[in-house]
Amino acid sequence: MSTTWDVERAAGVLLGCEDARSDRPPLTDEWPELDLATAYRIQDETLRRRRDRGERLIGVKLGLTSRAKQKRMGVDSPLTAWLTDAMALPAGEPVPQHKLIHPRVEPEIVFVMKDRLAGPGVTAAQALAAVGTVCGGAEVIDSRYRDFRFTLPDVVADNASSGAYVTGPVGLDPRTLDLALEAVLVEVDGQIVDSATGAAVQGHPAEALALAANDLGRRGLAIEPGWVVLTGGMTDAVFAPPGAEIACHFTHLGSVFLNGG
Ligand code: OOG
Ligand code: MG
Repeated sequence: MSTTWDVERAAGVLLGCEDARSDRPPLTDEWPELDLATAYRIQDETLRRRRDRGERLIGVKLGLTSRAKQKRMGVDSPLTAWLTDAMALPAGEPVPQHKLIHPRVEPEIVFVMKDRLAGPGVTAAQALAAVGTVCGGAEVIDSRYRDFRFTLPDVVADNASSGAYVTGPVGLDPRTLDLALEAVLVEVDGQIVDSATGAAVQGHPAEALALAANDLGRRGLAIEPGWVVLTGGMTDAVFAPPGAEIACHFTHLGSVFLNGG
């Protein structure tokens, strides 16, 4: 006899894995009909439950916006997910290993919004005009799926592997630099392991921001003033085991350091 899946049950199972720090097979192994619209309903239900337990919605994250990420994860379509205040990691704090299953770190360009941005039909230029500041950042991703094995509906339901994120020390007006040319070097234990420029993210991180506004717009939602937007990993993510020293060095946006704890 197979147990039937629904939005409520899937949300409970995924948040249960997060709380217990245990991974599991992808939902679609048991629920192959899970479609994208239902996956976003599961994601929204996990947000509702996070808010019920006191977390505050503070922004949105994009996932799989670069070829490097799409290739590694075997999913070739970008997605959006939610950020709450519980995911914000103060600069200088180590990776919160006690809350995570198998954390990985990826460099991202981060926007803090000045104006509301509501799709559909938002262009990259309009998106950039709504940004207050741009920062460098590092996201700590932590899939609830074993070995990060998932399909697009699985990863959407799992809030795009959300874990934690840290923003760098420099906040600039995005009109003062060319974000397509903004480079990052990823260093692990003093060795450069990867590099990219902002162009890796949909050609320009503002394209990713527009994409998020348009995706949310189709669901009747908008990006609000003050929100943080993570535009997606510029490179493949690196493992962040205890003891690792990870640094993301940006051209103009400073360096973000993360200790593996
Ligand atoms: C999915 C999360 C993707 C990004 O920036 O691409 C993401 C994953 O790689 O587990 O946060
Ligand atoms: Mg990310």
